[in-house]
Amino acid sequence: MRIFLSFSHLFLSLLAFRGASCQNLIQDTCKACSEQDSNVNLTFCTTSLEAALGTGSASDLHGLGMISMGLVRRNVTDTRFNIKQLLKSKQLDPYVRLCLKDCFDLYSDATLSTKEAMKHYKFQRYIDANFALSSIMDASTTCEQGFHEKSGVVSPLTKRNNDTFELSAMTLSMIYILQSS
Ligand SMILES: *[C@@H]1O[C@H](CO)[C@@H](O)[C@H](O)[C@H]1NC(C)=O
Ligand SMILES: *[C@@H]1O[C@H](CO)[C@@H](O)[C@H](O)[C@H]1NC(C)=O
Ligand SMILES: CC(=O)N[C@H]1CO[C@H](CO)[C@@H](O)[C@@H]1O
Repeated sequence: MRIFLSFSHLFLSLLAFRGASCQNLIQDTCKACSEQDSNVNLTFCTTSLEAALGTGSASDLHGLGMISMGLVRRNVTDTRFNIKQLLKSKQLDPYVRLCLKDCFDLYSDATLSTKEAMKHYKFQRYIDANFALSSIMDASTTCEQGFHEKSGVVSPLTKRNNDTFELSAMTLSMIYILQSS
């Protein structure tokens, strides 16, 4: 019931703020998402979307979701590239190298999934977009877990995995709200 109320609140706000500044849309959306899903960090959500709007604009929730999706894609692509660079080091601990190889495969698949997710999202095929995004989210947690399975090993990808997880969670939450409207 509380969730339902906050959605209603969001839609009222979105109507009220239509044509007004994007800041309001971001604040209201991130607030609704963080209430809908405890994985969504309100500060992270608003900070990343506000930063992203430097390169785009959104007039409604669907548009904002597309920007969020773009952030997921950028993070995933960048992380895959970073793993590739890390793997070039000759001094890697053998276990860390194994983990990084797994992560490289996971992020390679995730790169394809971001393309899928964007395509489905664009055509409002939210169930398919949700499926693709969930697999990206799983990739980030599976990658991170690998490093934690052996004691004394430090993951070089914790922040990146966290960012990918967070961005996926907030995008999934936006899709959930769009689906329920
Ligand atoms: C939420 O994100 C902000 C900035 O990214 C961070 O400083 C804060 O610790 C996070 N909060 C939680 C509960 O994870
Ligand atoms: C990753 O997320 C976890 C849980 O939200 C948090 O405890 C941790 O501080 C985060 N690490 C980084 C490097 O952001
Ligand atoms: C590596 C990378 O691109 N990280 C970015 C992931 O997304 C967050 C939020 O937009 C950025 O703060 C990171 O720089």
